[in-house]
Amino acid sequence: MEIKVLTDILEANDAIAEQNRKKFDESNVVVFNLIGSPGAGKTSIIEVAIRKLKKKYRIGVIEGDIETSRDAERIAKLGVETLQINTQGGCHLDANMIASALTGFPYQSLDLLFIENVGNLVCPADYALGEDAKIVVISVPEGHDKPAKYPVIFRNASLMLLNKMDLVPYCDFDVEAMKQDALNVNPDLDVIGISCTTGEGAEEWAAWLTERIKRRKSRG
Ligand SMILES: Nc1nc2c(ncn2[C@@H]2O[C@H](COP(=O)(O)OP(=O)(O)OP(=O)(O)O)[C@@H](O)[C@H]2O)c(=O)[nH]1
Ligand SMILES: [Mg+2]
Repeated sequence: MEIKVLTDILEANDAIAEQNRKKFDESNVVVFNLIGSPGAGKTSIIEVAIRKLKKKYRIGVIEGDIETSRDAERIAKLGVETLQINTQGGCHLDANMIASALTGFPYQSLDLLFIENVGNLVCPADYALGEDAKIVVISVPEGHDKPAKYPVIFRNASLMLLNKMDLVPYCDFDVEAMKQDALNVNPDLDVIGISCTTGEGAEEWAAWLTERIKRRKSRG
């Protein structure tokens, strides 16, 4: 019975996510849903992308947090369109929250929209928001065993950003084992190692996004 209730909730969510997706498609905006543990570096990674791409593309960010507008304030400093959702205890964003947010957010004028999910490696993995792709952000101090232990998000994501690469020398972290575990869960997963503090991987991250934006624009 519990499983049935969850299935109904996810089906209802998927239907709203489809409506969001249609709106994004009509406006030709590419949308990424960033998912990762609290503090993995989701906001920092969005900041890196904005710095790299804001002269070329119109970027917007919807921030999801349980409380506060701190992340939206960080992003707004970079001069891009930003909206903060507070879930008031909810451990993930759902499609309905995004649908409501879109009524007051000028997504139609964007090339690229980031949605930063609530810090959580588990629940957000199951909830479609209408995004083109999920991006899982995982950081070195969390340990290399995460893809094997939390497989759903690695299975559902198109890209894994392995953040805080600058901390590898200080942590017991096996980069190759972690990548292999992630690819075992999802052989199609793209993987980029990145450090928001040193700039490592920033070019590759920007190139991955640029490729997706160009692909969308050529589709028309
Ligand atoms: N050493 C190091 N620290 C980083 C890196 N990226 C982010 N940080 C730090 O990690 C902390 C968390 O970064 P955020 O970008 O706020 O992480 P988040 O995933 O958005 O966090 P929540 O929104 O709270 O879930 C901050 O103190 C960042 O400065 C990195 O590549 N290397
Ligand atoms: Mg954040």
